[in-house]
Amino acid sequence: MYSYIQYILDWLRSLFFKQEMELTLVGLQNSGKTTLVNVIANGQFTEDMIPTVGFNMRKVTKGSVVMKLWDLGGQARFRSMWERYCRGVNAIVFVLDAADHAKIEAARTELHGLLSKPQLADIPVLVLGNKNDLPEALNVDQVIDRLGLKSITNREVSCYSISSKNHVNIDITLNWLIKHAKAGAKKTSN
Ligand SMILES: Nc1nc2c(ncn2[C@@H]2O[C@H](COP(=O)(O)OP(=O)(O)OP(=O)(O)O)[C@@H](O)[C@H]2O)c(=O)[nH]1
Ligand SMILES: [Mg+2]
Repeated sequence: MYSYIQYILDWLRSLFFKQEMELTLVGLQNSGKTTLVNVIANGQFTEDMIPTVGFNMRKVTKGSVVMKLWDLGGQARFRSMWERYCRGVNAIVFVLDAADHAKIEAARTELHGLLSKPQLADIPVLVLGNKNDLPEALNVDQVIDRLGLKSITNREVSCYSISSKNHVNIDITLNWLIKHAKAGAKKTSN
């Protein structure tokens, strides 16, 4: 009974208040950032994606949470702007192509370089080992090991193995994101 009343109250609250959160997606080119944004926004997986030039911004509403997603280009020429677009966000999402073994070292260097910026201190990070539908993809423990995530001790770091293609672990990814909206979100009326 209590939970039912709570549910109604939450629903009523969601009619009047939206929690806004900002997230930035970074990661090397071809890791699947834009694909993931599409899957979160409309559940659609698209095979033929165009590399992101600069950045895209998408607003996606999930329940009472409005997510402003900054989807950055992963090619080397765009990486210098990652830091600027990560400042002040609720969370940074680092997407890795877990099946592209040749690029893991470069991904590790970029991730640690970004997180060493003083302006980004304390911002929680979610690392996603994407493309786990491919047989050669690293599992979650291998991603944690190869990206040296255990050495990051000055902030919250989580890591999931996902497949945007097969919609694997997209639900726990969304739950993680929404939880972090609640942590530091500003409340705005509709
Ligand atoms: N097999 C598989 N392919 C995926 C998955 N997610 C994305 N892809 C493919 O990976 C390629 C690159 O995806 P994008 O979303 O464009 O990658 P991106 O990280 O946005 O790339 P940039 O914009 O250049 O930084 C596309 O061909 C996608 O279809 C997945 O979960 N599994
Ligand atoms: Mg892209």
